[in-house]
Amino acid sequence: MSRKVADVLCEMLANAGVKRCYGIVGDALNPFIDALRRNGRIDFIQVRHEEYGVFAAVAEAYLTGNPVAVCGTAGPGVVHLFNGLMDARKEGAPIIAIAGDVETSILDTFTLEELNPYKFFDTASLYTARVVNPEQARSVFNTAILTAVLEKGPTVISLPGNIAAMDVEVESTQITIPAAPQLRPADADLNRLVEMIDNAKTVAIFGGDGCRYARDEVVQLAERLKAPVGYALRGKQWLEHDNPNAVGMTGLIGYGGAYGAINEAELLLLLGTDFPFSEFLPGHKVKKVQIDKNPKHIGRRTNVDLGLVGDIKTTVNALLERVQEKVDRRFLEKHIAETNSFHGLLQHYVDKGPEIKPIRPEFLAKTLSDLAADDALFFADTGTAVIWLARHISGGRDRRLFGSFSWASMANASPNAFGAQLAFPGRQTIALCGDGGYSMLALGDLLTQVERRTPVVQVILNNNSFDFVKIEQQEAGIIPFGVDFKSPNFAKVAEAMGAKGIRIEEPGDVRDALAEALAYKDGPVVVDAVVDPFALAMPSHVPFHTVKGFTLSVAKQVLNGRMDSVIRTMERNIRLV
Ligand SMILES: Cc1ncc(C[n+]2csc(CCOP(=O)(O)OP(=O)(O)O)c2C)c(N)n1
Repeated sequence: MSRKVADVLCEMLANAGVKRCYGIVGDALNPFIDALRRNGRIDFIQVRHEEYGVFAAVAEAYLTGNPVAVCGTAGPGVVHLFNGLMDARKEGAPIIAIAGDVETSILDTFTLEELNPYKFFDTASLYTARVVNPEQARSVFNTAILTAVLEKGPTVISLPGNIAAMDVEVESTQITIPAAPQLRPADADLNRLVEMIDNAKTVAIFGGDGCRYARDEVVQLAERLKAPVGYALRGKQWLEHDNPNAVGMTGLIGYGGAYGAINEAELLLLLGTDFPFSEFLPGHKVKKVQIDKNPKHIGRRTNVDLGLVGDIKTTVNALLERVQEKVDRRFLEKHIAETNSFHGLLQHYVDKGPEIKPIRPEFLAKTLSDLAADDALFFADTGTAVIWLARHISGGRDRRLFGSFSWASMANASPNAFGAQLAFPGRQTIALCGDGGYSMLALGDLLTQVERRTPVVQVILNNNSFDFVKIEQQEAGIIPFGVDFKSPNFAKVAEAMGAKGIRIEEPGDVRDALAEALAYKDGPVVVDAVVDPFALAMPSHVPFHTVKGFTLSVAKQVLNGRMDSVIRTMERNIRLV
């Protein structure tokens, strides 16, 4: 049957389970947009910035597991997709990008809006194709969709407008997507691992996002081995809640007994994690085994004594059939005690929160966590929001915690929450945003949320600075510079744009204001929380160079006449230690 190339694309996307396409129109994309309208099975989510659309798509794709489409028109519109596609690559989200392209008659002439898609998308995309004749179309679309879904990342279809509008003969637009296969290590490797586990006096587990479908199995293994369980940020939501062996996170935003547990164990099991901060992983004194379904992760961040390729659920199930139960609980209990004592420290600003002005972000985040529904979906901007999310937002079987955790782009939380709200209408979707991040990307698309009346709750940590970088600069021993700015009253801005705005300046108002925001169902809410810009977030383990750097920075600030800010930082944080 003959139809237009763009119609074939829309049908194949819809048949693969794509429900939404986020983007902005343009000349080169018009035949595709027209086909999308005629097709009717895919919602076009018109945004004000293509990057916002991609971050929304990433959250939808990650949370649902379904592929999601995004689009941008030739040249500049396509360039705006890029940061979001990098995020999709790093977070493992199946995204198919339809990139408008110039007409085939003028390709490679350096014409207006022309961009070489192969070169441009090379770093982000798992598969990039330029459709230069209609006969390629079905095959290219098939590969782009399957690669995105099965390899979990972004693919790009660069589509010149004239090709999209051409007729093509295609027998069928059906597309078959196999379920993920089960992957298990070879028996010989599994036997070696069982022997290592049985011979070790103490075992610790450290898990990441690879534990997504294996939570119960990992918790069971930990109980069997009396192993403390630490996690990377991407593993927290799977491994922390309802887990008596949970000992928190390691890394610069770490907390609890995780650092001690993984460094003092005789054997460390790294499960489904590509945790990037090697300096927080143990050296050769601890035997390390890494299990991951992605072979590229094995041994990448630290040397391992044994590397196994397998998915965590299947592999841990196989282990559960073979490993002996351990009885000595002393190692576990020591690190649980450490974790409890750190939680006690963290609790300080939560308990004192109602009396401390400016508002402590710890208190704000914990109150938000307490008030939110059991199935709330939380998102955090890269910045201090991630620290407060990691430390004070509790997970749960039906809660999700997501952000640009592996790519670490700013300004992801609001679009993430918007995409999640479209995918799970009516569920609480809560974005913890930086004021820098919110003004960088989110503000324009608040209008998109207003138009769609999506009840997204955006809580902005209004601290008039790129606070996270300020902390980094101090840790590096330099004087904070280029990090301060003036934020507006975001509540008033939001009201002017048609959203509900709530400003919180008084700590005593935090609870009621957040409850009001969570209860509002008639559209987006922006909570502008004026928080303490001097709140510091010290990890549970502080590497020596950080202590040295921080001391150096403070000394330099004093010498440069910045005594006022030093005193305020000390004053506001000294109570923590
Ligand atoms: C797109 C982008 N630009 C710059 C950075 C570097 N960066 C990381 S966190 C951060 C500060 C974020 O500031 P804000 O959103 O105000 O949050 P805060 O840390 O103050 O809570 C910056 C500049 C980044 N990660 N991504």
